[in-house]
Amino acid sequence: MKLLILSVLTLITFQFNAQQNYTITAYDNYFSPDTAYVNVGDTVRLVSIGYHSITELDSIDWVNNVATDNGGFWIGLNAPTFEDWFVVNQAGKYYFNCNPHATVGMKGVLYVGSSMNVQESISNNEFSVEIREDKVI
Ligand SMILES: [Cu+2]
Repeated sequence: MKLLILSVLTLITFQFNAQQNYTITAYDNYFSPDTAYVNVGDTVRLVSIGYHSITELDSIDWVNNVATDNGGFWIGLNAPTFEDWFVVNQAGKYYFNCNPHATVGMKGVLYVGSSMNVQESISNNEFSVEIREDKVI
């Protein structure tokens, strides 16, 4: 019985650590899903129904529907490489849009990491830590 429980636990642990494929489908003109949650090391694939891309860009350009990129991942149409997949190795929150359809608001957000890692990463980006001198020992 102990062996069975150990085997099941090992299997579950393996499942959680195993790298997965995650597909984002691009339609005219939206992503499904437009909010994706993956783990570090997972492969993100684009299935494009039409002429689309998944292009990482900075949040300010994402908000303003600008057709640009920030040098991060870019797959699909007009990509520097001809891949339709990428792997993100760092936890965080990533903004992306479709480069050809940026102006019509075809965009999404990719969260990478466990929920705790993502939260930590978001906190690091959006809040600064103030060290008060009277608290330094
Ligand atoms: Cu598009």
